[in-house]
Amino acid sequence: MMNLKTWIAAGAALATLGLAPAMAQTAYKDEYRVSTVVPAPFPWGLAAERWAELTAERTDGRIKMKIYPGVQLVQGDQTREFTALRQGVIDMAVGSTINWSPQITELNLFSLPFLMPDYAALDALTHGPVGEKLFDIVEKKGAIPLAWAENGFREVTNSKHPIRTPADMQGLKLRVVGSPIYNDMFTALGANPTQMSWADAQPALTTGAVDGQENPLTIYTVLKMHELGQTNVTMWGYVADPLIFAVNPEVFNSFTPEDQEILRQAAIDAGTYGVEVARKGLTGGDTSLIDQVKGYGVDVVTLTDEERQQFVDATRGVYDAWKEKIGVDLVNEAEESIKNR
Ligand code: X2X
Repeated sequence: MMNLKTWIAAGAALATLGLAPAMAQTAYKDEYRVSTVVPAPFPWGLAAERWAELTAERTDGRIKMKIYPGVQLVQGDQTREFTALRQGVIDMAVGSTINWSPQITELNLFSLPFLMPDYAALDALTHGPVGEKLFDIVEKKGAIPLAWAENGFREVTNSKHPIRTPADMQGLKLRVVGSPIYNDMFTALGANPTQMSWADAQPALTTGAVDGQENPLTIYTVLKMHELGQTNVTMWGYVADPLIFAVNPEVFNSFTPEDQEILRQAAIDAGTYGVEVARKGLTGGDTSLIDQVKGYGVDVVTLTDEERQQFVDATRGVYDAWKEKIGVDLVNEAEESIKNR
């Protein structure tokens, strides 16, 4: 623990050795506050925990991180997480691109309907030139991005009936995240979207105030949404939200270069693990998570190409309008990366 006394003692010891650092490192905090929306055992929370564990271990406890799930450091308002990170109200975060997109328009890229047909497409973006560009943008906006993890492909669920075509969405009251493109998409599909935070979404599902929602299947299973009446799931994979590990710049610069690298590598390793758990049972011939949901008596709809195309067509106008807002060059590059994946 670097309290003031030991810090002075350390400084004195260095001075005695003639090693007084030219650029004095700021004292480390006793604890760094890491924001997430959901805790373990959601893959998102597991990734954040792994980051904290690896960092503590590899820095011999110099950097201690505590996870604050439920975006509690911003009173549950996930759309304000990035601003709080930038301002230092939050030291670090593992945040969804959706939740940071109100401040960083380009992150809406991952919310373009049906841009990414599969996991390889998602990887082609996050681990290609587009991902690098997005990290540059995040840094310019005021946080140091270190690595990617994953919330996942977002599937639509509801308590009323199976959804196979946009016609099935007519009049369904669906909770969507507080990012405007989601309102646009579900309005275009004929649904009745209602924007609310994740904190408000859970009681809304429990009481039946909304008919449905969209989130990765791992969120569905950990929350046991089938017990909340969400007995219809449509695997349409229309968007996916990656997660970004990021640090407030002042906090990052207070670390020694060695510790900065340790923190970065720990994020990369935690990200690899996070992606693995986020995809478990959903990919690579392993459909065990989908089978688990079916085992609850849930109607899991997989779309035919024709059915899927109806959703693509219905949201094409939203895609085109948001392509302009995100930046035509960036979206073109993303489309190209996906084509060549
Ligand atoms: O609010 C959501 O739906 C969630 C948990 O997926 C995000 O934070 C984007």
